[in-house]
Amino acid sequence: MDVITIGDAMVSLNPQTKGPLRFVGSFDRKVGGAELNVVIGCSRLGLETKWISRLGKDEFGRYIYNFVRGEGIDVTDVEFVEGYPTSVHFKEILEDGSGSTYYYRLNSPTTTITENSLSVSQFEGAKLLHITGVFPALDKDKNIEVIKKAISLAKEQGMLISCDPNIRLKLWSKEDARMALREFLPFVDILLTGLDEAELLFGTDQPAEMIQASKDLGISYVAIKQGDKGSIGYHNGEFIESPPVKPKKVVDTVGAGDGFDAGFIYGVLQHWPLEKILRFASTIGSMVVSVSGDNEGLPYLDDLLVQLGEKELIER
Ligand code: KDG
Repeated sequence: MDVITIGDAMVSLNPQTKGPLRFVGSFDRKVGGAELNVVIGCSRLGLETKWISRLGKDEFGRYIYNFVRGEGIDVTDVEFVEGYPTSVHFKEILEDGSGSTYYYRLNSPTTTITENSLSVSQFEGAKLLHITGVFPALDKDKNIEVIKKAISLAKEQGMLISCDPNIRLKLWSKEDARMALREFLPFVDILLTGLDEAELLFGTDQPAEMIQASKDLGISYVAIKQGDKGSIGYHNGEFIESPPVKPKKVVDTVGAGDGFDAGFIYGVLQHWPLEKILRFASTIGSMVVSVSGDNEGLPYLDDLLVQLGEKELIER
């Protein structure tokens, strides 16, 4: 097993037309969930992945379960629970590809996960645990403890911990997010963050100071994602400003950061140099925004190599 994550997934209702949601009459049914998107990305690149979660015992739960299984992700630790409807979110997409999310996940099936749901056998032999700020935000006090337990089991196994703060202010306050994530950071090896999120965590808007603060906490790899402005990376004394990778078109920006995370994790596990990791991760992000949906645009390794000019495209 390479990568394990814990999180909530949702049926994602993607609008068929752009503009304010109140004028949208039809939607495509897809799947979303920040942690899940990352393992879908890793799995398509060829890594062995596991998703620990709970789904409602309902049609949407069955749909997500089959979708995740179809992506080749280990679902041994996904349980169906009665009385908790599978989470849903509606997306609103504006003309420029940006937009908002409307969640229906207050009573998420993952709120039934407790510290006791986790055991050492789930982590044995794995290389990396990926955590985000989304799952903790769904049931703050309890889920922070769940993540702390996951971190301690992962550390016992010598696993790396990657963390994307993924701060969703519709789910918790800035202060709660900061307090919870600051508890996790001393155990994190790979921090994959947006600039605003790093500002909230470290109290500075200067990337060099954010990186120094991360180093002080013992974080080995840092990536600051800046979307169409590129990314900044740090590892082992090396500080790199990586240029943006221009997408073919911008259709739907949701999930680009998760795609970047999947690429970065893949590159670290291959022991690649930082510059190559950043370019690889940014190329995935650019491919995700060209496709509607939170994870449809995540490439298979071969597609990515074609995009990077490292493999020839043979169409017929
Ligand atoms: O990062 C993409 C996710 O935001 C999306 O798939 C849905 O998990 C989600 C969330 O909470 O916004």
